Amino acid sequence: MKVLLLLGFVAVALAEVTRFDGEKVFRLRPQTEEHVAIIKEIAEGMEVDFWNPESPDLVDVDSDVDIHVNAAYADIVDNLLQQSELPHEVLVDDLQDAVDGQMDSQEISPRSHNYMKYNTWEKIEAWISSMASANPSLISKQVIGTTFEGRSMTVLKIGKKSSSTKPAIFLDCGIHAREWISPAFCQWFVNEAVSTYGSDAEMTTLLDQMDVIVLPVFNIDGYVYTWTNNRMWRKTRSRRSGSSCIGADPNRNFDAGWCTTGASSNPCSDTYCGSKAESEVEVKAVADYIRQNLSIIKAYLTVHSYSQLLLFPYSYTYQLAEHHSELMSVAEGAAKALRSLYGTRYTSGPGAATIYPAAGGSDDWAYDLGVKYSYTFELRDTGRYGFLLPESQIKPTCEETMLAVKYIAAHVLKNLY
Ligand code: 0X9
Ligand code: ZN
Ligand code: ZN
Repeated sequence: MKVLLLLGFVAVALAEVTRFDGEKVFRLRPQTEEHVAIIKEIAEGMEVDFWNPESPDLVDVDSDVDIHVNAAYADIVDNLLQQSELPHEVLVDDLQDAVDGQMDSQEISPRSHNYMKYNTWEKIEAWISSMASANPSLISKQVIGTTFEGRSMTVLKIGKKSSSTKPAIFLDCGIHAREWISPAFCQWFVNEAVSTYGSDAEMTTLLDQMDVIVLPVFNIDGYVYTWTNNRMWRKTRSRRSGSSCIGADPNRNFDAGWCTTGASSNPCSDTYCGSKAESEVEVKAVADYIRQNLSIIKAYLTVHSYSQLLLFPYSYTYQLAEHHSELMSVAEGAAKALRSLYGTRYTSGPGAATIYPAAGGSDDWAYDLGVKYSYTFELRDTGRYGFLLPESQIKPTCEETMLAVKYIAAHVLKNLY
């Protein structure tokens, strides 16, 4: 036992953690097709990590592009941009400083789970168990699958126990590994639900009449990897024969226009769609669970970051969804509720037109399966910190997002189908 512990410790100590000293994040504002071509050339000529959009194929005139550039290339890229008169600014001057800066909360007891901090998977896993056992009348847990690296995927079903079947909302966080504010929100949601049930009228009605099924971290292997090796990892950690590149983008791996647009068939790309739809075991597990519980699931909410958007289908096509106007008005109501707390502005709309066309996403898949209220949240911020949102913003971000989720839930409850 001792030897094992020691070996484990050595393994952790030896794991190389990628540092980002001197690396920069640029925001580019391409105005012409020429600018777009220059960005694509940069992407081909050197290693550039696309933050938003996630791949050079998705770059378009008149929409912002955030790219993360190695220290060695930073000056070259900056010069290129200046020469080609491509409007740009430096969003992050030293990425390592930003990585170090995210843990800015003044919380005590750093060893235990904390809602105002980013928690490791180890802590989240223990928290899942203790939340369920501490709230037996309100929470039940169920393992829905196993990740590529063998970790259990557990959902928490929250709601007052009832003898009749209740409608449910499925809520997942952490599809993309580096979007740390997302799992923080799912943890916040579960805690808010159990601690305001019985005192907050809206939450009480909601949990009396519906269940919320929460998957706190969808892409657990990727999340672990962002803590141990590379903070900027996005994909799963699956390996396949024939390529040394690891992982697929779980939000390009659902069976919704799979790999037809805004996704890559190159296993090394950050938006790799996988070898086939549902090739990723985590995606298969969630899809199977939703298919098996389709008769009760009335809404599907998935939480990402960043850019402050509330998106709904479709993203695999520009065609409007059958329920477009209702989805739009609910999104606008939710965004208004969110904004009422701290003034944070969200943009609502269908994915393809609002950010970019991208097939294989969970929202489109759930919608086409018959889950009418299907939404993707892109939480704070708009790029100042991007994926490295400081811990001091966890509380306000989660508080305001709660208002939007409760708004959607109330609408679903009033409009059961
Ligand atoms: O590209 C994505 O998967 C999401 N943005 S993120 O920056 N978090 O990666 C947006 C998903 C919108 N929905 C679909 N593309 N289906
Ligand atoms: Zn410059
Ligand atoms: Zn995402």
